[in-house]
Amino acid sequence: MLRIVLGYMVSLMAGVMQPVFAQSVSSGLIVAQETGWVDVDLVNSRSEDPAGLHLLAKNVRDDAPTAMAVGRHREGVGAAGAQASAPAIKAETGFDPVENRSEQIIIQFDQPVTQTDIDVDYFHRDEGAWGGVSYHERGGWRAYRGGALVGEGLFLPGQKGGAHQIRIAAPQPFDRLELFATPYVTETGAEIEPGLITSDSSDFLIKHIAYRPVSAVQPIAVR
Ligand SMILES: [Ca+2]
Repeated sequence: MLRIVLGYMVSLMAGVMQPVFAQSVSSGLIVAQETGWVDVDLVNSRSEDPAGLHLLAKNVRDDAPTAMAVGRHREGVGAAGAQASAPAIKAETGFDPVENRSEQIIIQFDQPVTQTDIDVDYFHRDEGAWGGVSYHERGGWRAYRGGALVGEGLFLPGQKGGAHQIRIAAPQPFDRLELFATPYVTETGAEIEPGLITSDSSDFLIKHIAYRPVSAVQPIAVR
């Protein structure tokens, strides 16, 4: 699937091959020792914290992220709060068009990672329309290592349908990834004027996370 990565990220993407996963599955975790990729299924995982990572979320009115604020749905996870008045699934991580800020879903990795491929759903082009203008959903990310920002970017659905894979690679390894939603944007990337559409906005569920630890040369225990 097409991945949208902006700015300086593009050069880092060139030539990167799709990970190939081993077939053993336990607690929603698949380890591919040959490639060093770890694949975490957040929909069917039997554990709230799948091996190797921990989820936190921050709803619009929360002061700080907590594990309690993580919302779970049969199609994925996100921030539990309702961020818009109408049809959004609460467990989506969404931009609140009334409060004019976003929920966050935060992935904390047990060890620094070089790259992640994140499968999202319910993330659409042309979801909103106003005055003859069509608007796309858009998300964003910030990557940290030891609390220091090491990369950030934005992502868009690249084609029709709600399911997309977002590839994230920061210039340096990271151990914390914050994902959020932004206001709707036009095809040219212009954000919608605040208050124009308040019944819905950008939001998405996360279904799977594949990541590549820095120490990928070391075997990773499957539990
Ligand atoms: Ca939500």
